Amino acid sequence: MNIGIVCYPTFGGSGVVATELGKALAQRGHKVHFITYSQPVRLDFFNENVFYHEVYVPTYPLFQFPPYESALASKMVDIVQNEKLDVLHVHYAIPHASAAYLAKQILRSRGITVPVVTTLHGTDITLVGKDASYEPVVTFSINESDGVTAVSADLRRETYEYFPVERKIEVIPNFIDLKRFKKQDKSHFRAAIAPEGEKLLIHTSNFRAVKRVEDVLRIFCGVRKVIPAKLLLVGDGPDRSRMEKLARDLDCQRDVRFLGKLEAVEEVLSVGDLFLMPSENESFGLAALEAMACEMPVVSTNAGGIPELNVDGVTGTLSNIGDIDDMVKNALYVLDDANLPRFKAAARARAEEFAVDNIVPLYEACYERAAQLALSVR
Ligand code: GMT
Repeated sequence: MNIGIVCYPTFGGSGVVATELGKALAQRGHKVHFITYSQPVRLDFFNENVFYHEVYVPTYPLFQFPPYESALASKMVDIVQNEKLDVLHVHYAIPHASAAYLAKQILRSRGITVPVVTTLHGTDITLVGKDASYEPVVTFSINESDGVTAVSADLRRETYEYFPVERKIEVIPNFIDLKRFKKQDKSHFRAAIAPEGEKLLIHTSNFRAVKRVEDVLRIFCGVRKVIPAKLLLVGDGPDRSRMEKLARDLDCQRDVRFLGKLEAVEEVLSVGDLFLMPSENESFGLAALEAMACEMPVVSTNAGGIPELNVDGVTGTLSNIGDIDDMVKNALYVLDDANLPRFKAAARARAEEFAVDNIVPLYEACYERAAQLALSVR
């Protein structure tokens, strides 16, 4: 197929999933056209089946807010028409699904039918979409899509609960490239970070409030009071400076390293013993899946779709949001040498269920169904 993928090109989970999906589809012989405002961060290789089209948004003194959605819809029309796309797959409802609807109507006026598949990733529903400023557009563009997928059953439930959505929503979970995300021998790195054999805890995120990085630090301090431990924090975002100050206030800064944004996150995950995800909300928890693939058990909250990935007592543990004491207790239990090996093995085995080759065919089938639906209502 000739597939158009529209996503946010930044470090966010939806952009990562969209880019990895495009790569996998290209490897399976499809032609994949990325339509974004800058090169997706993980699109850093050459493949004869991958094409990148930049959305340029011209500015004008009159525009206090440059009309990105119009520029995006116009670019979609251009690429669908000239590259003869069979399907447009948009990731994140706002503004990608609504721009796709506009593009589809323009193309229809030119006698061209293109099916639109929308994938809901999380905050487009749970935070942004529920806002009254956006709700009518989100609801409309979901209902007008030819195929709708959500990354967990919980996100699908939330969508039906908060939006008058009539479309059938299919659950297609996040997936993982197990050749890239696997435990690598990085013993020299581990020896440098934890020279006394300390246990190594890791958190990766975009440091937004929903991730509750403050809880990460408090859990770590609780653990470190009982056993020698170090904490690595990967990523960057609005809460980073406040967290650096909190680490100093909690007097644990010597055992905490802020590593910033890293491309090769799997190298860091390879040296960890335990991954912390105390999120307020998480539609799936791709960061936890990446950690599990590198044999890290996960101490997390039971928010959103996390329990669909992290199996309580098997691949890690689940606690209520904000229950620091419970997460400290759980972390110490998982890190106990009598338990850690079985948790590590179970984490990797669970991650293998989400292998790219198990999940990508579900998207291919979804494209076929959406194409049939679009043709039947033409
Ligand atoms: O919050 C983020 O990490 C970014 C956000 C996004 O939309 O880019 O991630 C969401 O999508 C990921 C990929 O489907 C999911 O794995 C994350 O759980 C989800 N984040 C939230 O729901 C907060």
